Amino acid sequence: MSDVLPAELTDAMALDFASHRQRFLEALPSDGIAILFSGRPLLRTADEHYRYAPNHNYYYLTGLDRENQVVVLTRRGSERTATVFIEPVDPLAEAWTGRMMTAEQARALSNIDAIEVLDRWLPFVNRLIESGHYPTVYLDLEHREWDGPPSDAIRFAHRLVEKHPGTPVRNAFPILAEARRIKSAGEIARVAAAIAHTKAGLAALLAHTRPGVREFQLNGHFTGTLLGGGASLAYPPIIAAGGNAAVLHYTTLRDPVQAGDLVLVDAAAAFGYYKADITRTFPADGTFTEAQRAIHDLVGEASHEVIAAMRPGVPHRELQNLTRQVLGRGMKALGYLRDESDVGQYYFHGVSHYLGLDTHDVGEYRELEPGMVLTVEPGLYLKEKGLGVRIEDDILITADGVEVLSDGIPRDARGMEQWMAELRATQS
Ligand SMILES: [Mn+2]
Repeated sequence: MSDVLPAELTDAMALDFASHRQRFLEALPSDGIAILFSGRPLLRTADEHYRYAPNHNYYYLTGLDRENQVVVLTRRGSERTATVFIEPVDPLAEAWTGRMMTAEQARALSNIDAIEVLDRWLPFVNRLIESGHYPTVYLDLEHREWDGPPSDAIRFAHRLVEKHPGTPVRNAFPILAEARRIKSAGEIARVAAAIAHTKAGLAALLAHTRPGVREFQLNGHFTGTLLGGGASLAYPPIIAAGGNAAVLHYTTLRDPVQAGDLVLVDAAAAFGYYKADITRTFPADGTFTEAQRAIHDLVGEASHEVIAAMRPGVPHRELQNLTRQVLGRGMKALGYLRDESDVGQYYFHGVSHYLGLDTHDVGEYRELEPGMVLTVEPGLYLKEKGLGVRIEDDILITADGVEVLSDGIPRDARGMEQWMAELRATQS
């Protein structure tokens, strides 16, 4: 992987949204209408909203990333249509929040000809349903929290069953999730760009790692490098010194790094809405102690074994079994365990998940297939010793094996020490 940092999407990162729509509509179990919403930012406090993020399934189907849009897709026999509804350009709104998307821009980005004004979408859908040609309505009804605010799709589903009680409403989410499991070359290029930005952020962080620095200062170097390069954060960074690394989702980032600590950094960039997911663990003062190195080597061995086992046809669950075997055997050999099956004391999360538009990307876990992008992230957490080690890489499944997309980021103990020494030399 090259170290060139793209600030803009390149041609290699172009996505074929028409083929995404095609793939989705082909997979619908019956003729019908699919309606997806781009979403709106949630209220954060007072009159302030969270930063808007497009509904990822909407983005996957349209390439559009503005709030308050609707796409209506239809399938009837071999006939397919797509219509996007967007807010009309309002000069007053533009004075507050910037340029709005024009119909021409929406057309160019989505490759959809039919761009309409937002307030026409409900009458449009109404007419389609009343035509009787589209027996089923598909909505993205994914909803993870009992108490969370209902999405636009869920609110619309309620209105729809009131207005058209006989029309079956089905969930489009599993079909979208299935389509998103296999990545195109453009999607893989975006993940690779996110990894390149992550490497740059890690380099800045490592250059400033020394005893006494605080976790939030390291975050400043990491996040500043991402933002300064035109990327964004994939998820809230975990930057955990010493025993904080034993908390899997530690995001407090307040403590000073002490001499002798290991620092675990699980932090990554997003680029063009696609994410990296990378973890590295390294010593505060640049050199692993023998005990730390033994643990780090064992996690590295698990990573190596799992990656070596990955190829098309391998059931995903085997990766977790293999991780437990390698870590259990190793922890017994190091004297931490009497019985290797007790490895759950030190390793208690999954070793691998899909990666894409979402950090924990959607899709059912079955056998590995070419075009999947997955993480491999074994770890060991020794709370009583005040240390945690995780090594996380991003892997593309190819026709006959894998490509380690994050191979350009040093990962073993010696590699981390050398990289730190180089980076810190430039800082003194
Ligand atoms: Mn991960």
